[in-house]
Amino acid sequence: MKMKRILITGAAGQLGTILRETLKPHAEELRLSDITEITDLGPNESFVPCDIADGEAVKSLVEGCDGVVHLGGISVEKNFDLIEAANLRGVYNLYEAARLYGQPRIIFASSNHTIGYYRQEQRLKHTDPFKPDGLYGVSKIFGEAVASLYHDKFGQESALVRIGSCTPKPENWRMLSTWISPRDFTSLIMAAFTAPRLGCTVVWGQSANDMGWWDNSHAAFLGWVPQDNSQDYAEEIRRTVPRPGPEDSVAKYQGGVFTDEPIHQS
Ligand code: NAI
Ligand code: 15L
Repeated sequence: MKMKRILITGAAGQLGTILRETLKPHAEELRLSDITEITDLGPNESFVPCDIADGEAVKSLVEGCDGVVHLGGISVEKNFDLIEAANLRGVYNLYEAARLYGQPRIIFASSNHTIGYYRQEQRLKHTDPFKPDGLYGVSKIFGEAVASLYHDKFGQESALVRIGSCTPKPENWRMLSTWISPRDFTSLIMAAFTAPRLGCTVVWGQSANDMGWWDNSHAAFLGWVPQDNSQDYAEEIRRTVPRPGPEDSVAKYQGGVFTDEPIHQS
């Protein structure tokens, strides 16, 4: 199914740049938005500059879209003021705009940092309690909570994708567990947009990794079957990337080095 207009917030970022290419065949138009200008627009792309913290601007952004991929915001640990504006206010603004303009399905880029303080030996279900590893992780939990509220109150459908690490290929030992390929992330987005029912569903954003930590069986009804497996790169990682010590945070906690971050004051 080809969608009419998909909005990608945060389209100038790392994932936005990947998804512009991979989502292109799936929509008549990609409406790209970011605080950073995008100038290399393709024929089916338009750019609308918008600070997601500006509620009125977000309304115009969402109007006329039949699906939203919400990537925009702070993507690493930062001070609370920055996170509050982009990730807390931003996600509220998006859900308010969606409520007013036809409730397009929303793919919310949540994160593994909602559960980053779990040890790597643990295997998680989506119902396990949160264990954020920083204020960034807390902001993603807030986003998931807003999505849940708007589902129960207004019927807004969302996929809450707790993305592991989305890169062209796994880059380190931890990513042998957390990796999601761009191809699998794209097919997940399209499964969430096209499934007969989406509801408000948490999905672990991971490829079919032999060394994965997270159980997606509850989301099988979406019909999403990831095709890639980090195992295909395991030998290369073993050869080229030094193995971290067992007490290094990157080998201990699911959130890796994010657990080493302070509470930033500025
Ligand atoms: P990124 O930092 O490269 O891109 C985020 C984009 O959001 C940037 O282009 C930035 O200009 C934009 N942005 C920041 N503040 C904004 C604001 N107030 N209004 C509008 N746009 C704003 O991050 P990346 O890696 O592309 O990640 C995209 C999303 O996916 C983020 O929400 C991130 O938290 C989430 N995520 C990404 C993972 C990954 O593996 N790359 C893993 C887990 C979650
Ligand atoms: C995230 O949430 C970040 O946005 C991304 O930059 C990566 O650090 C990723 O998690 C990860 O945990 O690898």
